[in-house]
Amino acid sequence: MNILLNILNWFSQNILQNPAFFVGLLVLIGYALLKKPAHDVFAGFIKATVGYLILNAGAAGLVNTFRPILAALNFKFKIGAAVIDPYFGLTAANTKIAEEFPSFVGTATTALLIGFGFNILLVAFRKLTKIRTLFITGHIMVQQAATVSLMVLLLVPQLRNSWGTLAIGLLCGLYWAVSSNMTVEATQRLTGGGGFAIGHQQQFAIWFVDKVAPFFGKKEENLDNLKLPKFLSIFHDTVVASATLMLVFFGAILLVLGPDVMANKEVITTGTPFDPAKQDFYMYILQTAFTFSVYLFILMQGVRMFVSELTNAFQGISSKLLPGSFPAVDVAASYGFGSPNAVLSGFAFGLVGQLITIVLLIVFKNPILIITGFVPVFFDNAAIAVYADKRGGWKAAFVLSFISGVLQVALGTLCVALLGLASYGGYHGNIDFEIPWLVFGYIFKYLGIIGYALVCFFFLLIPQLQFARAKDKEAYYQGQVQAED
Ligand code: ASC
Repeated sequence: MNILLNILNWFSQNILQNPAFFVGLLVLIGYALLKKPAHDVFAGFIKATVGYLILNAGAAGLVNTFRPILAALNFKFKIGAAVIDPYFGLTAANTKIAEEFPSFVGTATTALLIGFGFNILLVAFRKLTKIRTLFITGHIMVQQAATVSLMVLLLVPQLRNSWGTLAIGLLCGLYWAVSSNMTVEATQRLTGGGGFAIGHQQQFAIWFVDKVAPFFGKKEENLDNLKLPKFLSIFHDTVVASATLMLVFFGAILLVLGPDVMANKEVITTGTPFDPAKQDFYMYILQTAFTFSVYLFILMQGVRMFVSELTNAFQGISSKLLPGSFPAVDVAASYGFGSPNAVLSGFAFGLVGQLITIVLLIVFKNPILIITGFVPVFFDNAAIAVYADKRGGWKAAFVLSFISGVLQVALGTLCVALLGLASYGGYHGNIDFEIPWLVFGYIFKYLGIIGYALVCFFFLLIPQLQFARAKDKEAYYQGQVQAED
């Protein structure tokens, strides 16, 4: 008995609570089940584990670069700040979990596995559940599992035990299955029966936009003929876009904070304070802003590395188990089916919405400053514009992506406050994590475990309502667009 306990303890401490090795092990088992040759199994294990360690290095770098600025903001203005971006959100959520709930550091990874398995089950029993989609966008699932873990652990104290991880996994699986299932009709319409759904960060928003866009205008008046300024195209490159955004935002913040605060060793106790003997302050600003891009790039590289292995392992298993289901994939897959101008105009209008709202936060002295992150402002608003333009033309695209930008910042401050992330410098920020998940968060906060049950029930109900509305039941399962949709 003692030996068994020792083994379990060792496994929990060294693997379950050390996600790098846990992810490596999952890939190893997945590849072995798929009967891949031994050298591929070995290579997969290495890439997954090292990829996760690279993610850790990127996250540590972000935290180190950000903490001095947060400390200075707090010292000079008594405010906190958060970048609304899922990579910053991932770092912030994991850091907070490690500091406040250290025995749950492995929870997000275990929840990822449970959630994915549960999504498979929900599709396997699709006659009962009405779920047609399997969420396979691994890097998104990693980010969401971390945010949902923090939300549940923090707001539902009754689940801070071994049931908690299971509960978080089931909740993730429900969100993945149900939200992606909501995008089937809209995406089939956009792509002319492309055979995929969206498994990303704006499924509720896509469903909503697809429903309301026709009220704004005619779909014939679309963005095809719009002339956009040429310089906008540089934002297609993530490094250019994120470095530019970081320079604008952190440049402004550091200028306001000034060299004295940034060099004050009593304020800047972590990371590297500014050293006037070694560097010009403006060059320090440039370097600090670009350093965010460096660590963001490292972090994304690591995520992509382990996720591509994990996806191969997961996909291989699920395609054997679930023939005929819809894969729910990255939202970028939809962009090619929209008007070529939709992506950049969604980004531009979303950014304007975000900037105006940030200025309002400053004017009204909000205690939490929001900093635009690249991923939500670009990918969410691009998707909103693509889907809106298809159904309601340019007016719908402009208005809805602008509103989304406003909400991303305004509701972002509420999310940051709810989850106590202002001293951790980041929040997820994508539109589904700002609207439905904010509501779920409040339900958890006020109703605890009952709230958790209500949210699960709500998720289970959605596909039933979708199915009940479909006139042709067979066509529903095949994802054919029906007249009343
Ligand atoms: C995200 C995220 C990314 C991008 C990418 C878009 O939400 O984390 O890296 O969007 O998936 O293709």
